[in-house]
Amino acid sequence: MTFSRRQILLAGSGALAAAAAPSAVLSVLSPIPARAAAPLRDLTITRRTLEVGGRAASVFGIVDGAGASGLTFGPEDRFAVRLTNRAGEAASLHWHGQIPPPDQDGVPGLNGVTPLADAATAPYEYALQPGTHWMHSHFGLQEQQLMAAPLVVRTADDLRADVQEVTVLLHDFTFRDPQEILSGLMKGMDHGAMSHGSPSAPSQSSAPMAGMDHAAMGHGAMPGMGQSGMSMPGMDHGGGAGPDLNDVEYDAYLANDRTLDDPQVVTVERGQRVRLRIINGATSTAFWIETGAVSAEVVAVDGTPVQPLPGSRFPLAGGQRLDLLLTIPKAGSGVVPVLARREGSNHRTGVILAPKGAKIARLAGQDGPAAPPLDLVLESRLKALTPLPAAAAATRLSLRLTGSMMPYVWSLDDRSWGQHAPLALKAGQRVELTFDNVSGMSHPMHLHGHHFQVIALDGKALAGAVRDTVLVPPGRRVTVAFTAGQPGDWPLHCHNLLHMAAGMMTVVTVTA
Ligand SMILES: [Cu+2]
Repeated sequence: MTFSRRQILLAGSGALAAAAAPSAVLSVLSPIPARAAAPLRDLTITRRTLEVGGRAASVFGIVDGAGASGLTFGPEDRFAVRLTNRAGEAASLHWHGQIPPPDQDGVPGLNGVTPLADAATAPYEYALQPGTHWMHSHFGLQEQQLMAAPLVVRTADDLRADVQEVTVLLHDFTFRDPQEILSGLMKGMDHGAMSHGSPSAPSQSSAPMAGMDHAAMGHGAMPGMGQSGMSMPGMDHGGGAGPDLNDVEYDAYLANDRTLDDPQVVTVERGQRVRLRIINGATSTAFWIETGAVSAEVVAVDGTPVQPLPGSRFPLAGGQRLDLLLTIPKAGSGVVPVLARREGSNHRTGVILAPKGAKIARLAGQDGPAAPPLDLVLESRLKALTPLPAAAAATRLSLRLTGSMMPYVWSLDDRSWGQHAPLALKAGQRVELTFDNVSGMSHPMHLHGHHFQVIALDGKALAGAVRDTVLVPPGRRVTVAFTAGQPGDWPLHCHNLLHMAAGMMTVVTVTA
């Protein structure tokens, strides 16, 4: 049995520390650097009941000491947090977009991190990265059940600005057990194997395959699957041929826990400037963010400022964040729906900005034709406000994004997690890393512990956005540059939870 350093610290001289082998505890405890004491803010992982479409669901939540979702910090703050787990099971949180010491990164099995036991408490402390970030479970499939919340760090400029801030956390919601969804997708693998002639495999041709949509069938990779007699609940017939877009058909798409049947209405004033901090906390859904008739400008992506670009429709892949500035119109109703439209489907969710007393028309949760797949048009136009310092790359690496729906296996350079080849770097080493997507699906690639700059799309150079998660559509190559940071094992993975669970992860191992 092992304990993380923080758990041991918290246990102090209590039973937990006493139960562990004293020598091991001492050897773990000894290298702790002295840290300036900052007042700890409370954060609690909870179990709660959420009503979705009139039906109750048991989901997780992450709330601060006042019961609000997530944490908001000011410019002078450090991340000084006392996390208590009331999930009813072990859990582990990752601070997405932050750069903590590796042992606080929240990925069990790496950097000495172990899950936080139910009812246990652990302290965290590190310097904050400003901007719109978030926190989510990096343990099992808990993220699918809303173990996710905003982590916003406001700058001095933010505090000075006469701007109303609205934070929106998007999610793809299912009443089903996420494990069942994953095994449903995996069963497709069994089925695929059978169709290649495995004599002993039982017939599954009438078995419901929870969570699979049309995309799984459209590629001729499943010769054993007929077009008739199949029972596939949750199939989405709204899409068409083309790349695989969505693995799973969800029951609802949420914006701050609500659907468009009963959306959050944020009171604003006519003429008021609004900063939207939009977080795609969905586990396997990419959205187009739409501000309709009102033009907005993107001012930051993944919490990092970009040169402002106007528009009314912006792509937001899983794990990414988008900061938009807009002005509530003085004329007319002043009502501004901010919608998130799922790619490859006509489902949508969102929040409504509205002046007091304004009449708000009901918006349907499904509307119009299917939204197109996310692309790199905006990415090609984004420019970091503060680019990475100019430096020659000491190393150029490339990673093919590999895998398939049938069988449901996802990998990097054809290696799934467990067979992965770590990318070995020295701290301070400048690296250029090219993601080459040779698979049939888009993958939002996330690197822990670092921010990288997008420096080329399909080999065409640009001084793009600084991010921590970049979308790589099928057939595309995206090159990012970064400087290897703190020594540790930093996960590099697809932010589609199911792809990650099916193997699409490796580590960047930084040594001193
Ligand atoms: Cu993926």
